[in-house]
Amino acid sequence: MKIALAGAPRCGRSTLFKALGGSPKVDSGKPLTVKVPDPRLDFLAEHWKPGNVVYASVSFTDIPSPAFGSRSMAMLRESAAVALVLDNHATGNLRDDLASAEEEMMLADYAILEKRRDRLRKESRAGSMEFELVNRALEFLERETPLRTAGFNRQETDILSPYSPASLKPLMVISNRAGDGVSDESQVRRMSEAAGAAFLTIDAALELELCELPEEERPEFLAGMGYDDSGLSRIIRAAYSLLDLVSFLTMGPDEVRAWPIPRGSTALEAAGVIHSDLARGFIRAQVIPFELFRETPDEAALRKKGVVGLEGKEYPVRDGDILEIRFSV
Ligand SMILES: Nc1nc2c(ncn2[C@@H]2O[C@H](COP(=O)(O)OP(=O)(O)OP(=O)(O)O)[C@@H](O)[C@H]2O)c(=O)[nH]1
Ligand SMILES: [Mg+2]
Repeated sequence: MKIALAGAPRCGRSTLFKALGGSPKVDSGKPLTVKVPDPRLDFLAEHWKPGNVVYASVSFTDIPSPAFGSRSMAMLRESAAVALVLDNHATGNLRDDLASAEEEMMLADYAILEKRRDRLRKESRAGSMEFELVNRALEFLERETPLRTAGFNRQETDILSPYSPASLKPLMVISNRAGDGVSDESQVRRMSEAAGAAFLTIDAALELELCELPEEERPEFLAGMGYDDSGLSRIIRAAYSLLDLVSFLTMGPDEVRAWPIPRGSTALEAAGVIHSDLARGFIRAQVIPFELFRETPDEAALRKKGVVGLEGKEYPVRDGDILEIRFSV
């Protein structure tokens, strides 16, 4: 699942993309996969000292200028979510840039859905549920309402998704600033939140420079600049949750690993992500919430306390559950 980095010309997409890739040499013409920082996994790796530590990952694509031209819109459509970069290092036209990006996405969506409506009419399916839904979506777009805020349910979203409307995709707005930025961000933050989007700030050029420093010197350098956490890990973690993914964990002396699954997945689905055999022969899932393991990193002691769950197929997996699948094939 890819996240498209979009935005006005010269907003700093490629700089951010390279910072995410950890080097100025990263080729912004290709998708980039980055690991999702996870302190829980760091803890488990420290505890088990396994041969293998596998983080969850997300992929980004750098949408070239013009970001909302037809070729770029096609790239945007292949992505599961959109990260819109706003220029707050040179121009600072935050509200206009956000408004025109939303407008471009809605115009493109209108053209696609209008075509779909005509097609359904031609096929004499004007009374169908899909026709009604496409019509409703077009009405939202006429009122300049992005589809992500239209309140479509799961089923409706599934019907619209094949047409991949950009304004239906989860959106994250990133103000790319130098220092304190050119413009105040409070208004565009409110606009973003009202449009159902996450809002973050970053100094992409600074982050790219940071990549050149040895890792152990970065926290001190950041603190000196008045930042407490790496902006990149904030963005990566936000991107991960934008995709509505959560992580369950597995652990042992050979490997500790974070596994991405859609929020709301069951134990059986989680087992299938590890291996189809585990789903086929599923008996029970042993569940230890990470926080319990952090307090008492001893499975036998936790079992004695009676806090280790043995759950069935339908158990809803939560973020940070440490799972061990019992199975037989
Ligand atoms: N000071 C500062 N300069 C930045 C920042 N981000 C980008 N720039 C500068 O802005 C210019 C454009 O950055 P790019 O990353 O190429 O922007 P882009 O959105 O990929 O641009 P196009 O693909 O050409 O549309 C470059 O000169 C960058 O060095 C930032 O956070 N701070
Ligand atoms: Mg670029």
